[in-house]
Amino acid sequence: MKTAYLGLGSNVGDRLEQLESAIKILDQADGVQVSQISPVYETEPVGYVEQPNFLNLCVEVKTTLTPQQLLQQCFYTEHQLHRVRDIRWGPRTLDVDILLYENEIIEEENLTVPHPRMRERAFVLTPLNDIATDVVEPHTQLSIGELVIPDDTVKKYKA
Ligand code: A4P
Ligand code: MG
Repeated sequence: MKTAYLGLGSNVGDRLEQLESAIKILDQADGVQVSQISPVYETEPVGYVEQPNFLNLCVEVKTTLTPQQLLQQCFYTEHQLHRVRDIRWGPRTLDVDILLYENEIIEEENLTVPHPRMRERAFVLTPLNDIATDVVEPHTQLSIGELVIPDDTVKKYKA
């Protein structure tokens, strides 16, 4: 069993319901077990800012899937929630990203782990810190607790 951390975000439709459904779909997948769920945060959009606020959370999974298989499961989960891809960084019913997979560094054409933008994103680090404060980010060798930066655009929404 490998341990991985996923970041989930939603800013269209019933955001909380979609996040909860996504966690169920992930947990029901063969070879994936959701082992920890962070609180939910309401966060201001980063990147493309003319869009509604997000709800974001992170989960820990125990998995027998390879990173590429886990990515396919993330895509399948997004698809089940009727995600339509249009604007990069734009509004979405559901986004599921692989943040960390064990302490591996993966640079493949369709998959970069650790997630390339996680270190500068409070909407990722804040929920991740709630479930993985001592986990080490392999590029910096710093723990999530050391990387997290307080940010008032990220507010606790649901424990
Ligand atoms: N990909 C590469 N590495 C990974 C990985 N570690 N996990 C590839 C998942 N996917 C990975 O993703 C584009 C491609 O990234 C995929 O085909 C996959 O092969 P996408 O989900 O189709 O597109 P996207 O999400 O629009 O782009 P991207 O680059 O994933 O955007 P980000 O960086 O995830 O940003 N603001 C707040 N407050 N909360 C948010 O959740 N999210 C975004 C999306 C922007 N602003 C946000 C939030
Ligand atoms: Mg994505």
